[in-house]
Amino acid sequence: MVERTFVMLKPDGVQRGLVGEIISRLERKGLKIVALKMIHLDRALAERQYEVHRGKHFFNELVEFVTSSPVVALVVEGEEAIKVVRKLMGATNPFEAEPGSIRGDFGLDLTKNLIHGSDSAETAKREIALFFREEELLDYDLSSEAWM
Ligand code: 3AN
Repeated sequence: MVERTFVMLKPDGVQRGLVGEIISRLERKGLKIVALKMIHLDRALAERQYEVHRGKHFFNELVEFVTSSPVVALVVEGEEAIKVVRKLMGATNPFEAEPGSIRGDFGLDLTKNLIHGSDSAETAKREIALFFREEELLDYDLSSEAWM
């Protein structure tokens, strides 16, 4: 099933110059970028994004981190996009993330783990709406689609 999912390249990915590398991996896999922007999250938006973690011991550290510097937010589309992006990301803990995954190749810290991707269809819907207006999500054909 063709799905859309929300992806965020966290401040460490931007600061380390890995934006191109990470987006390139999503593109090379065959995912279509349907929205893209760079923003500096404020505390309110970060807290809403990570609502499910409110009250956990790492919540404050997480919010401080994602608001510390700009992030790149995007929506990508493709077959099973939610699961596919999670696979490309690798496990939350970079020590467990498989080599070949983004966190497995570039991460060494549980909070600074480079990338966020929605974990379910409901989360994707909620997170996309949090970051993008409906008219910012583009509908278009990629000429490569027929070859995927
Ligand atoms: P994922 O990003 O793989 O979906 P979640 O949703 O469980 O993982 O966690 C959201 C973010 O919270 C993670 N990306 C990570 O930065 C941070 N996080 C999760 N668990 C911990 C933890 N035990 N200690 C510090 N940070 C954590």
